[in-house]
Amino acid sequence: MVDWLTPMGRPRTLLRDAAFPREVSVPHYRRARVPGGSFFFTVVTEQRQRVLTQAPVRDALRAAIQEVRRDRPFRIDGWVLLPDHLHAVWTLPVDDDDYATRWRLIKARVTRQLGEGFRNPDAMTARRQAKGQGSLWQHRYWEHWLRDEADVRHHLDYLHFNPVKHGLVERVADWPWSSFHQLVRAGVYPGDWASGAAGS
Ligand code: NI
Repeated sequence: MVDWLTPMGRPRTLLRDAAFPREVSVPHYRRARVPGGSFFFTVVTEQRQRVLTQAPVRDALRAAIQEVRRDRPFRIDGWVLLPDHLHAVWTLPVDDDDYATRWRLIKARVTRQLGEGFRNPDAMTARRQAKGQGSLWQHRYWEHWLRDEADVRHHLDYLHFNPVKHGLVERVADWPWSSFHQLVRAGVYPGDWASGAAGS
């Protein structure tokens, strides 16, 4: 099972991250109600190109996240990569709700690293060219503030079930590009979570 998210840090490693206050950094995603807090994101490829799970894109995405986190830390609570979109749950440091800059930098770095070889002429408008945007990402994305631990958990469940919801696999555990596997190892989910007809 390929686990491309591992280099980003397991949840329990991140719990010791000094950038986050103690109240946020406890197991099971109990969190303080602080500015910043936790957010659910959906980011989609331009024209729904089915490229995100390809190895070069995964590598570029992983590198971009690591670089951006160095200056602008955030905790990744959950992540799923699908061919044409991704869902993520992040927790930001106290007094920081600037996920917009983080996403802008991540998307730009991925575009830059992939370079010309990944430019889709059909999606490459003059406006995108002028702005140096490339043709990989849709400009807009969707974000949703998660008000409490139950809301975080609900969205993590939604996120991890997503490959089944989109008909890509029959069991959650069969989709490799997801934080599900780490969370099973951390004891957050049973390995057979939401598998079989009863789970859907
Ligand atoms: Ni989805």
